[in-house]
Amino acid sequence: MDRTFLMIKPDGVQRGLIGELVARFEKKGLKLVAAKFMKITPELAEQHYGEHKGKPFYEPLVDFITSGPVFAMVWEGDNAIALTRAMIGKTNAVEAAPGTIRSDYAVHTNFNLIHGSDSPENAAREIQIFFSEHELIDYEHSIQRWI
Ligand code: RTP
Ligand code: MG
Repeated sequence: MDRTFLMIKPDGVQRGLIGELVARFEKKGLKLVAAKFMKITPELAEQHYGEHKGKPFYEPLVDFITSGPVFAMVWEGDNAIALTRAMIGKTNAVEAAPGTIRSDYAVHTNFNLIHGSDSPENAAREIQIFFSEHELIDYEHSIQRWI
């Protein structure tokens, strides 16, 4: 069972897409473990996107991700990391497969609506920097019996 960190970025919040995007993961059959509506500080942005420091898109990325509130979440399920990356689609909306979030809703690489962890190591790291242990809710999720 994987846990992954997903985050609706400031463009998704501004465009009123929180509900629509959350619905996709609910309908897929994944289990919501934690959620938080929050603003990202420059320090947190650096922790989260530190691997991209020095790249040409890093400064605009930090400016963007700190520009307004985000909706941060943890989701759980079999292959949750790979499944949610597939549902989100490629970074560049032009290359994202039809039916993926970035294909259906995004136009530009810099405004691509949602983040998803790309590996078990990054998922664990990101969950830990955004959530404390007591915010990760342990409960019975009956749909998982049928999926
Ligand atoms: P994310 O981390 O936000 O889920 O996106 P990702 O895995 O699909 O892409 P990643 O390589 O981790 O890049 C993080 C964000 O930086 C911007 N970016 N711009 N201009 C470029 O070549 C470029 N490459 C990346 C994107 O906004 C991307 O989501
Ligand atoms: Mg990434």
